[in-house]
Amino acid sequence: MGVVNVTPDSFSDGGVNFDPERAAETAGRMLDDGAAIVDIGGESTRPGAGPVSADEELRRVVPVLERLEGQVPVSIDTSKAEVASRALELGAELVNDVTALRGDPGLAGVVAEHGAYLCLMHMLGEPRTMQRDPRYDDVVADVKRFLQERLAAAVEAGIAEDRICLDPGIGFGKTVEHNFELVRRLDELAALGRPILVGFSRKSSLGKLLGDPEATTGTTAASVGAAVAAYERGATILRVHDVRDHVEALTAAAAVLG
Ligand code: HH2
Repeated sequence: MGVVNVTPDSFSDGGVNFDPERAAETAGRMLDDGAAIVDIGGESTRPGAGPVSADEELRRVVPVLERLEGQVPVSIDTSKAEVASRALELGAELVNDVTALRGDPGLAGVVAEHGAYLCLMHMLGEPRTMQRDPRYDDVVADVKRFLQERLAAAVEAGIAEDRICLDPGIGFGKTVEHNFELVRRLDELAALGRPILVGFSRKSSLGKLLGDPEATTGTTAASVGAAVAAYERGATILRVHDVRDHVEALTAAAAVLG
């Protein structure tokens, strides 16, 4: 899954794809580079980010979706029913909701009505405050319990279970050690029986691991290392910014693992 943030302020690629023409070009290039789907987002969820209105989010993503004309498989990274609804009308196939259906009571109905795919992600707190001293009894058990509960809620709301994938939410209310433990024990989350998505790409834990305590991003090489380890432990969707590097590394890893 390639990432295209149509935002001025994303931690990883803020501003780069804010222009709709540029964003559509990036999405097309990611497809050529081997992405199976491109995740388009109009709201940054980086630590400290504040919310964006539905109107502003629509203003950012609709021109991109219109340019892609349903020719690129698209995931819409949103928590808002209104944005998801418009994106699905314009050909998006998957709704990537970092609030796991807790942000907008109308979103589950929109996903169910369109028969869309859905990603449910774990987050502790909200982006504005989530990195202030996050604590768990057992991070993997807590995240697993949460994802199981949100999966049941989504199915209860009429979304087919076989359309849902789950995501531990790397960097969303987690310390460096929490993030690595979640990937180390990813098999415990895969035991829930749904595909697992991991988004470690460029996240600050990678930069911190490599010795910079103030890092806000991580390198491509470190991202690829984390993605290959996640794949080996059962991740089936890797959300990444540097598509070609990841596709090449994962192709080699898959050949080794058989
Ligand atoms: N991470 C980000 C945004 N959306 N969605 C899922 N399912 N999983 C993730 O790990 C995830 C996500 C944050 O990364 P990015 O989009 O690069 O930055 P920003 O939120 O600043 O736009």
